Amino acid sequence: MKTYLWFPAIAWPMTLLLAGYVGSVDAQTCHLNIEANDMMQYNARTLHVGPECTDVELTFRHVGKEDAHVLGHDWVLARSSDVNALANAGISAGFDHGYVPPDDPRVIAATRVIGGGQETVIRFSTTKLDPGVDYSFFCSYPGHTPTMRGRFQLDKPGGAAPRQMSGLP
Ligand SMILES: [Cu+2]
Repeated sequence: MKTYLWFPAIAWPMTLLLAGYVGSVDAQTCHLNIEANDMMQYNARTLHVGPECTDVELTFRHVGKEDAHVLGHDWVLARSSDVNALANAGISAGFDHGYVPPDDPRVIAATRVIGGGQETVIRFSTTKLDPGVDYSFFCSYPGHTPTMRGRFQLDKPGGAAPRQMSGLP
């Protein structure tokens, strides 16, 4: 049967092709680090995510000494145009909800509220973020948002080399 002769010749290149395809769309997790202190400051004004990043693992540290109930911080990601409304909704949600409205679709990612000396890690996907939209991160702790906010920048392919973090104050 001729079938047995051509089948391996087709099947093997197809396998290679598929393996190459799977490899090229493989998820890539990029790591971001950001800190907050007792002075109500983050240590970055802009966080950059390269075009190769499908997922982000963000480590957030509170390097101060104050308790979470006194001067806690969190890290929330949203469209810049949603930040003010989300900050207000977060105050209504209260400490027990980490000052983030539960199940709110405007929240793209959020850490819990942490106090001095604590650290938390979250993971989220960037594949649904639109490169044409302005995104910001902010602290939703009451009164912190006006000073604790920054840009979350999706770098375009072929643009500046992806950086973990920049814009130190
Ligand atoms: Cu804060």
